[in-house]
Amino acid sequence: MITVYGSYNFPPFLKGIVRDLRVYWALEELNLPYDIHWMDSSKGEHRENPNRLINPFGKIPSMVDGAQRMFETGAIVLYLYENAGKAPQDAHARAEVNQWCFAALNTVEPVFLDIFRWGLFWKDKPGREWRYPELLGFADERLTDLARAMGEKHYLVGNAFGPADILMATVLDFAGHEPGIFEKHAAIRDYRERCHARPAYQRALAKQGVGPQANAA
Ligand SMILES: N[C@@H](CCC(=O)N[C@@H](CS)C(=O)NCC(=O)O)C(=O)O
Repeated sequence: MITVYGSYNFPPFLKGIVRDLRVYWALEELNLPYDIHWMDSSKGEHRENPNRLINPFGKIPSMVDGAQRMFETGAIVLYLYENAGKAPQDAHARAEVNQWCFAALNTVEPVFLDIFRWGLFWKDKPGREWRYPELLGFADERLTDLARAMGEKHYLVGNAFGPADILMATVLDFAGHEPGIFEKHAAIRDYRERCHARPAYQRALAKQGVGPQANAA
């Protein structure tokens, strides 16, 4: 049985944001059974053992699948798809999936994560008056380029939903409090909505943050 180390007892605005959602979403898409080892965010349980023994950075989430103990959501989501036999056999097609996973995490996430931080956490931090507009400009560039790369496609790779979409959609969600930036890019707005409408996303979101009471139910 797969166990996800996920968090609960976090502020409500973090629902849909904490990255354990990516792992639940992949598992729901793949119809794989899993348990959740709940960590109380307010007590910082993720920074302690047993999570720290799996995740050297003491972050959320981690995952255990038998002898496989993993951290980093990009690696976990890719592992789940590969282990379920859902990764392309062809090396070129696999490289395209990996490329879009890295694009989500390395090229898009830094900008969108900072929009989240400066937009919601760092309202009084010096420099916000120039840094936040600058970040919104960078996001606009990323969305313009992403829309151009996607063209008429519904999903990132091969026009079929996959791990890169889980990563990209959740990265874009870091700027969910700024709907205006998506309104300027209708194709990306529609892409996010298409991803959010998936039943597996809805099931994952419903599980996120519920806490130990979910196991008792
Ligand atoms: N790159 C890592 C980032 C993990 C991460 O920073 N998780 C956040 C939650 S979304 C966390 O653990 N925050 C709590 C903390 O840093 O104490 C991944 O994708 O797994």
